[in-house]
Amino acid sequence: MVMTLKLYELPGCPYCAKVKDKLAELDLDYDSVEVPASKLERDEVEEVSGQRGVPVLVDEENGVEGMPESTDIVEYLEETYGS
Ligand SMILES: N[C@@H](CCC(=O)N[C@@H](CS)C(=O)NCC(=O)O)C(=O)O
Repeated sequence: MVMTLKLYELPGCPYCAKVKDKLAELDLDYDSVEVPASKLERDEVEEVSGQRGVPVLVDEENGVEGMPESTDIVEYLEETYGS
């Protein structure tokens, strides 16, 4: 099964770390996209998720085009890929 998750993130972001911990726990591969530190330069994040905060998860195979909010993402990953 080809599955490509994408995570928009920022180094040092604790909310991103929370999501990355869950991805590691579930042994999921993903592409990481490092966003600019300035919110003003995060046009792509806004395009996919409707806001400029990170983390944002993309899971196209499951119709997730840009999910914001770390708590929602962790819950989604657990529900979708957890045992
Ligand atoms: N409630 C959000 C908070 C995320 C958050 O504050 N992320 C920071 C980076 S650590 C950020 O992108 N701030 C810019 C913004 O929220 O617009 C979550 O849990 O995902």
